[in-house]
Amino acid sequence: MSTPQTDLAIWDIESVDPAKALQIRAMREQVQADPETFWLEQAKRLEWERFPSVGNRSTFEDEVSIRWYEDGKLNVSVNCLDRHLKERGDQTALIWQGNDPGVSRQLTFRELHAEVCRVANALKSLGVKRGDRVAIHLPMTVEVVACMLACARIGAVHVVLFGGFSPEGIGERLIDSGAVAVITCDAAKRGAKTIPHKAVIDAALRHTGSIGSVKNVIVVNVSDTSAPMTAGRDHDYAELVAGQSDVCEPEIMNAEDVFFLLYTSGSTGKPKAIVHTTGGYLVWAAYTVDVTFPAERGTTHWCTADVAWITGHTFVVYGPLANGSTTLLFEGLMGWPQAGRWWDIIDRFNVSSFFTAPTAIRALMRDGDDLPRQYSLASLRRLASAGEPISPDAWLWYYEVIGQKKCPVIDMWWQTETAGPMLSAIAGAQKLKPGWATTGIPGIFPSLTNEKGEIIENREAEGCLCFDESWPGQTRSIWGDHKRFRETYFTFSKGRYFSGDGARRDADGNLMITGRMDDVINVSGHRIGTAEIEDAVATDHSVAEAAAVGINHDLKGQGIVVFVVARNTKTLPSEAHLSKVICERVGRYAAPEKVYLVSELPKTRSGKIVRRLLRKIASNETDSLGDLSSLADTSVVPALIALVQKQL
Ligand code: 6R9
Repeated sequence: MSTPQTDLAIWDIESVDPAKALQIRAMREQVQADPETFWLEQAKRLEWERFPSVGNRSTFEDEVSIRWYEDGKLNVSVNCLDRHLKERGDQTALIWQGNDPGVSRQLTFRELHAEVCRVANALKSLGVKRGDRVAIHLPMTVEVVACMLACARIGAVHVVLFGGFSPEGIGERLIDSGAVAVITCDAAKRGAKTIPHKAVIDAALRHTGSIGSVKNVIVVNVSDTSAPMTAGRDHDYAELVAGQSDVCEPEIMNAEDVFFLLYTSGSTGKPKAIVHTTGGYLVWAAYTVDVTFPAERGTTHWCTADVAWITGHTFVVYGPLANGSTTLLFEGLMGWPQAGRWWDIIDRFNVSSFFTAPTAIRALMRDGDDLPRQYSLASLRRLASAGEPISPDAWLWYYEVIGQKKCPVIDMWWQTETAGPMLSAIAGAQKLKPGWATTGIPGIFPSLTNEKGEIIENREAEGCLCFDESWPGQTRSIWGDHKRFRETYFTFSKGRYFSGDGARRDADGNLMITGRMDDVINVSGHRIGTAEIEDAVATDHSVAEAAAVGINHDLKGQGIVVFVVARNTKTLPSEAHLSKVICERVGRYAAPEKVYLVSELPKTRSGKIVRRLLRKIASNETDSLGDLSSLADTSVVPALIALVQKQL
């Protein structure tokens, strides 16, 4: 567990507006006294076909069952599009800025509605039905948003797949989710490069072989490259969609029908699909965006997260659109064709709410302060950060140089499992504290426990971050594995949801996240399980066993270091080869910083690899190795230290 630097943490920003503070206090008091009424009131943010008569019916006990608004009926696309048509049908819903600076598109709510209906009809024409899973593997384009909403329109379950996954990783997810269709593109544009997408899907489908359930592949032409098409299976998006009607009756869903699956990493090698359902998720998306990060009418909301991430689902697509805001989607890279690209986009589209990740802030800081100062940035009203701990110095830079000391910086803590921010300061209602995610938003009750899962009553404390009550956007399960769901989140501290993160609490009850407590590494905001890396390396015939750990990294937050024991000491695999194996099996984003070939790994007497020790050795923190008495053989330690120091 790494602890962010805290020298500046006592510094706070006085920006409290008494009226706003009072309003938020009233919300906190109401939800404390009568949560059922509070959450039913939040449900009024949406248009329901049948308004729910019940709010929370969840229990963290026994088999664990999370249920919200269960007799409610609604359709997500109606809430994001149709209900805005009357009042703001001609307002821009989506601004799309292409990779090429000269290319952009804007769609009004009416235009987006029509496109979504056409895509929904196209999916239907291929036989896609309510409840079917549809994998979406697209870059940041108008089509990705249209396809997500089209699935929502017909009640299909979307599974948005990250562009960086390897073909094998995608194949595995297609099998696990039972996807019947894949929507992809010829190739994605990333700065000066094009990244083949269709070829990756073709390879993934070869990998799934006969156990795969994909019957149709829809290919969007993004880069004007020619992708090979398989007759009878592959369809050109433009051809398929063009002839469709722009009227499509929405499928009316039950609140607890599955809305989408999103894969994330955990402590075991097998990626897990986090299940989110319809009513609770959308109430939560609408509520959290509005309470933490509202966008004034006529201004633009920009969250730079990829749509394949939970932040992209909630803060790029569903939250802003459910609130009737304009959301911006950027296809390209922050530094291409030149540094300052993001600042140019903010000025060009009058972005008022800007949200990015600490890894991006650290990279932008390296460009220096003069660059952003060449832009006006006057439209900005609030800034946010999520995905990993933000250090106080990065927070201050974001506040001073980008926000020009006028915009609050909101550090939000959330997870794929929570679907929206759980810990976040509410601008205007409370003081901000650089490096601290502060408190639970109204309706959220965080607690800290010790390593045994027992509650810590003391205010000032450090422990394991748990939540005592359910919230509407809480994940309902892991797809096909409810037992793993219960064991991962609900057995650590009885009657609580355990997040997997550690946190520190100050005397005022503010929380600072100290990092993951399990075997998950956060590389530039991507969650990667050490077991995923280890399983990938172990498939290579030259490897006997391997252990992966996360070390601090200036730019990425954390980097991956792998210790490998070769099967045969006479023919050692090269570091480059092992790195390639990881990229091929997991994805490019999991490329390790360093692979060490070692003769033995440190293990306990019961044979468990002591990763804590490897992490210290890889970080060159050898003067704080801690208690070594549990090791089966302590002589491996000096050998490992010598090897690492030689290569540092
Ligand atoms: C939204 C998202 C979740 C993990 C989470 C934690 C880390 C997210 C954070 C943060 C410190 C913040 N994390 N927000 N750590 N401060 N504001 O990132 O979802 O990809 O599931 O990752 O990210 O460790 O457990 P996800």
